[in-house]
Amino acid sequence: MSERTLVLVKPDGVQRKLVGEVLSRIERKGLSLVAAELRTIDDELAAQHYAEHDGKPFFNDLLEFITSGPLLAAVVEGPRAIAAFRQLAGGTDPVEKATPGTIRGDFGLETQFNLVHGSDSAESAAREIKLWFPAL
Ligand code: RTP
Ligand code: MG
Repeated sequence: MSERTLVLVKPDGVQRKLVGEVLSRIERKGLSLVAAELRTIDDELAAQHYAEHDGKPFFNDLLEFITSGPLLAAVVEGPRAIAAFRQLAGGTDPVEKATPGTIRGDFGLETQFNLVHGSDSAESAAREIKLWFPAL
């Protein structure tokens, strides 16, 4: 059964010209793009997207970073798409958690600048897709 997930290439990934690399890995895995758009988001959308982290010590830095420039927002579809993209992304800390061969493991150094986001559950995916792509 097919499912959908929300993927972001965060502002660091766009600035480092890794959009093509990330989309290529998504497609080579066998997942499909349903929608994709370059956007610079405001604090309101950023805070809604990362609402689960409100109040944590890194929250303000996270909002500042995610609103700092254009990002690529995409909806990606395929069998087990949510877990499959998390596998492609690798763990949150690009050095301690992500392994080589993953996007974060291959291209990241710092947790704050970890290049991509992927929804972490079916509930998150439904919420995030509605938030970013209400017309879908
Ligand atoms: P994301 O939501 O962006 O896909 O990342 P994730 O699930 O792997 O990690 P999560 O725990 O949801 O954290 C969201 C983002 O916040 C930043 N962060 N910084 N300084 C820190 O300790 C810290 N912890 C998290 C990262 O950018 C992380 O991706
Ligand atoms: Mg997360």
